[in-house]
Amino acid sequence: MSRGAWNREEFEAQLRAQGSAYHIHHPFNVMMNSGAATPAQIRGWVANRFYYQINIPIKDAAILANCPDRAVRRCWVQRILDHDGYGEDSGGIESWLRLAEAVGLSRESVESLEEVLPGVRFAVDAYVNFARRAPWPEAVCSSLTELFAPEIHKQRLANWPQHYPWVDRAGLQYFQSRVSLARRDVEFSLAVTLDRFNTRALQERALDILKFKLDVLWQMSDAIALRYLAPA
Ligand code: AHQ
Repeated sequence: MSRGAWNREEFEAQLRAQGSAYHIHHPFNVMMNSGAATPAQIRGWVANRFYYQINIPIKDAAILANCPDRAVRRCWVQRILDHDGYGEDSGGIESWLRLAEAVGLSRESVESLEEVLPGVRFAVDAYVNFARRAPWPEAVCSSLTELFAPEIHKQRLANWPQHYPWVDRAGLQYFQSRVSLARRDVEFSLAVTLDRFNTRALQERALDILKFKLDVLWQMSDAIALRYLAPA
């Protein structure tokens, strides 16, 4: 006997309950936000996360390419501009390169991707390839890890100046920008997900998609921890 669909409130609560698997709880992130990270560990994290950052607009362009709904595309296209920049706004990827310089990396070394670990590359590529192949509402749903993102950005803004005073605070601008942009992103993605995943089977599918993306983020931290936490 098929179980009835959750109502919107219950479905949203089920999505938010997945937050317990968000990478804010990963040991590497907990260590970094406790102030125990060495400069080499901070630099390793920034250099590896750059691969995720440059792939976000590629992922979002794949969603646009799969989406015939002009009203959805009008909203979603903003995400590409947020990262690539538009007009006077140099964009989030440029901000991440400024974060890289603030932690003592060169733009060239980060843009070369020479530090990107296989486990990070495979996790990010799995996310981009999912977005290329999945129906566009499923790819929209996978962005809902950002339900939990404002807290992780606020955590860095609170902890880094205190624990890592050697990092030029101008480099934290990216985290500041994402607190509000993540909230705006989530408002749209959550509405699409609550509207379109409207049977119990579809709602369970949405939870599986979110778990997949939580695993993408968790795997990136696993690879980074193995490389940068292991004794030298
Ligand atoms: O800076 C981040 C960002 O721009 C995005 C876009 C969104 C997506 O489309 O999947 N997810 C995401 C995330 C960003 N920062 C991560 C972090 O820990 O700094 C968190 C990540 C997310 O929660 O998915």
